[in-house]
Amino acid sequence: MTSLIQSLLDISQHLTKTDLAAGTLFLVLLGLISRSRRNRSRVKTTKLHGPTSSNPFVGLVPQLFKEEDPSGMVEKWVKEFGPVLSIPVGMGRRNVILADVKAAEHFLARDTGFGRGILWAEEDDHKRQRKALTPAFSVGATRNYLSVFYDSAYKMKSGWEHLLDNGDKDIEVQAWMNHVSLDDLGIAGLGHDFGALSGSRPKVISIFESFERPENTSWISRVLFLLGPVLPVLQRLPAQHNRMMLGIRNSMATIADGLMRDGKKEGVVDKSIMGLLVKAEGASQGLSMSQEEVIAQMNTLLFAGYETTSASLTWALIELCKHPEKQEILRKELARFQGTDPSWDELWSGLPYLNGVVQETLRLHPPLAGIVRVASEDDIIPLTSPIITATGETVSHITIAKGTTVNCSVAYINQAEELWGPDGKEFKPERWLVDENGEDGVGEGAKTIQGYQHILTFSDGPRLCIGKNFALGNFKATLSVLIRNFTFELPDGVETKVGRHRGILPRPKLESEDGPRVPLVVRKVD
Ligand code: HEM
Ligand SMILES: *[C@@H]1O[C@H](CO)[C@@H](O)[C@H](O)[C@H]1NC(C)=O
Ligand SMILES: *[C@@H]1O[C@H](CO)[C@@H](O)[C@H](O)[C@H]1NC(C)=O
Ligand SMILES: CC(=O)N[C@H]1CO[C@H](CO)[C@@H](O)[C@@H]1O
Repeated sequence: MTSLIQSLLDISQHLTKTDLAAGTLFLVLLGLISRSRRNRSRVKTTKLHGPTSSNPFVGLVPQLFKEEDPSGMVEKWVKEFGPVLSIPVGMGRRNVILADVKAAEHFLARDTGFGRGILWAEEDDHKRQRKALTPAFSVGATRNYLSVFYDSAYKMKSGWEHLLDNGDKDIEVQAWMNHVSLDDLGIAGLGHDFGALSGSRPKVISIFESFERPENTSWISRVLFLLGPVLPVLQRLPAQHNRMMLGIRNSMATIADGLMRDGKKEGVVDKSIMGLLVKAEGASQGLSMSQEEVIAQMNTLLFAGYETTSASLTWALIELCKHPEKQEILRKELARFQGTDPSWDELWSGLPYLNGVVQETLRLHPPLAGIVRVASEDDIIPLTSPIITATGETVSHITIAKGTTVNCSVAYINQAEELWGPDGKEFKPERWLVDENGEDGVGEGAKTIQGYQHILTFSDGPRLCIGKNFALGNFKATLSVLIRNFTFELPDGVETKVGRHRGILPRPKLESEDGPRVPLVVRKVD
């Protein structure tokens, strides 16, 4: 699971133009280390067409991380070089980009064949941990958290009513979504109320916020942080980023102590994910988890669930502002719930338009635009249709040598016109509605994407997001309360420019703002 954290905290995202030097140093060291560790394969990765770069040290890495529109960037490359291509990443190395569905599905389905993160060979460990977590994430367990999700949504609703009654017109929704997301993960996931919605400022939030403003931290701190997973001793230096990570770890340790103490008590029932996990492990003959393991799992949940949920909720509100008529359709669909809230089953199958809104948001704005892994074995990857390699051969499979970094283009595949049709880039909740003949508007092409409901946002295969039911339940419950009670508009109407802010994950922001801020005009529905 460390690899997930690794990919979320993807180091290079913290590189800005001003510290290209730091980036170069990082890549040189990483290249040296991975080269020395790599058991060189005898097969060669197929030579693929792709863009070039004039920078021999970092290749296209800086562009990759500055890109505001990851899907558009890949689309440009696909048009020029075909759906599987390679890009230079410095020091003579090239990463493979898979924008072909068949290739991507094959790649995501490989379990033990692929490890992620440069030095993380952890397949066995992954299987064991995944097995331990699965019961706590089952639909049966997750539906019990619905009341937690509604409680938080109501707290937010009262908070907003208070602000509006006091004359505020704009509400910066992204910070609120952070609070909702943290409190829900805290209570339902960790058995701990951070109280972010009740006005306390949990340390974890301020730490995440500092990560989100990398420009406020020194490059030395950033580089030490980046190199931490490679040279753990660096994590002990008292640099800013290390202190922040340590801060999160310490907060988790305090929570873990309480959890483990309560877990041992008879009659105390902690139904949070971690509570169930600690109980289950305790019950199976002495196999109980060490405090270190509990902390590690908590960190994973926090890093995997917090930013992803918050960014998605924020994007949903933005899309509904860009399409006021669709916001109104959703409000109408929800209107039958007055003084009562949709049950879990109603959220799942009784509210098709809400489902469409959620699907379209996740399809067009995947928090992870690409899923990146390092091949831990040689592999042969099948393609939808033959391509011409850089050496002029026509092939229907490509070879990937062990040690090659592969980036599976989620953002591109989720909206590619060849799969989704000419309206693939448009926000159309209607495409998910099923008519009386049982037909929906998702074309045959898109249906070749397996994933969750034909999108790759939650990945696919053995590492498919284990928290997806949790995330979807939370997403739908929160939206159902907000849309029933408030209307939303962008400050300059539907034409307001929305950009991206690079933090731990890319976040939406209004172009007029300088941080990851999304102030919307909010009014009470009466
Ligand atoms: C919209 C929200 C979310 C999205 C888009 C999302 C997406 C993803 C993706 C793409 C992966 C695979 C990462 C990779 O293979 O590199 C993943 C894994 C994971 N997610 Fe989520 N996630 C979301 C919410 C959550 C939540 C709320 C939780 C926990 C409560 C969670 C827990 C996990 C865990 C534990 C893994 C690792 C699974 C494994 O490696 O077997 N996620 N998620
Ligand atoms: C390298 O790989 C080969 C075959 O995959 C294996 O037999 C050998 O033990 C490996 N060497 C190291 C140092 O991992
Ligand atoms: C993977 O590709 C996406 C675009 O599809 C890009 O945003 C991301 O930065 C890439 N990640 C790496 C590590 O190359
Ligand atoms: C005016 C209105 O629609 N109010 C709704 C606000 O949301 C709650 C649920 O959170 C509904 O019960 C209300 O009817």
